[in-house]
Amino acid sequence: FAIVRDVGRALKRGGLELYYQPKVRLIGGAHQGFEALLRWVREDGSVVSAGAFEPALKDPGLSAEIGNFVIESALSQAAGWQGQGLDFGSVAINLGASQFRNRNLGRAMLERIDALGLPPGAIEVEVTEDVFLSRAAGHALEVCRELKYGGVTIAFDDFGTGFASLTHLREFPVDVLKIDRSFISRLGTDASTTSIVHAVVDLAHNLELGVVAEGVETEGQAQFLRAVGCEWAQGYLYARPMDARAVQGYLGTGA
Ligand code: G
Ligand code: G
Ligand code: MN
Ligand code: NA
Repeated sequence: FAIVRDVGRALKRGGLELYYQPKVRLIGGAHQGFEALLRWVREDGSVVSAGAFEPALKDPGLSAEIGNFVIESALSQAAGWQGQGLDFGSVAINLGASQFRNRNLGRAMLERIDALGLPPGAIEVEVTEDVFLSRAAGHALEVCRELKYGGVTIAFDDFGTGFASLTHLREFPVDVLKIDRSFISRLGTDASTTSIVHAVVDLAHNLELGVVAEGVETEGQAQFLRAVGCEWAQGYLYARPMDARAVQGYLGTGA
């Protein structure tokens, strides 16, 4: 893919950058933390979303390097905010399946968190079900257990879109479920989606897990989520992903 080559070049030239999207409490709107989302900022200033360069994120020759860049950027940014006295809450890092080929990933992250003087509880990782279908599935379980034991929060991303979510919930050391935005966008438009979302919130609570609704765009969706007891939300209704500079303003203005 040409996109793999272009993103590889961007990485070397400093053209990859993390944006941060807030997560908030559905009741009251208090800030909880940010999800780090990778962006390719092209030379003309246009910003390309990670979804548009997925082949690069999955490329065997590039995924490890991009993954390490994301981890280092997110952790050092969090340490920077902490140093400035900004109450950023938490920072969530997306980990792709191929990153788990490195079975030392958990230990390396914990060492870096410690070296930067960050409380491990301020860091989350988000994993999707791909990890269970990959050859690195065994390592993923090991790495996530190690991270969780070290105090890092583990979130199960895009929950509901995979085909074996429930099996994995039983053995995976998960703390939080993130309900995929495809469910949230259909809330109120069909009865089955509405009951699925309600059931996932109940499931999370019965398992003593936190639950985040992704892609909340309307007050109607937020109202429904509050009514079924969902605690946290992320989406354009609250804030779009923003660059690190904008985060300072966001937190500084009493978010
Ligand atoms: O923010 P955006 O719409 O570009 O995200 C598209 C997809 O890419 C989402 O599934 C998101 O989880 C994923 N993604 C965003 N940033 C990263 C990242 O740093 N690493 C990995 N592995 N995936 C990411
Ligand atoms: O799979 P994951 O949850 O990591 O993906 C997050 C993606 O969803 C990012 O690309 C982010 O930019 C996008 N996103 C975040 N909030 C909204 C929203 O309210 N609506 C839509 N359509 N996309 C959103
Ligand atoms: Mn995510
Ligand atoms: Na995702």
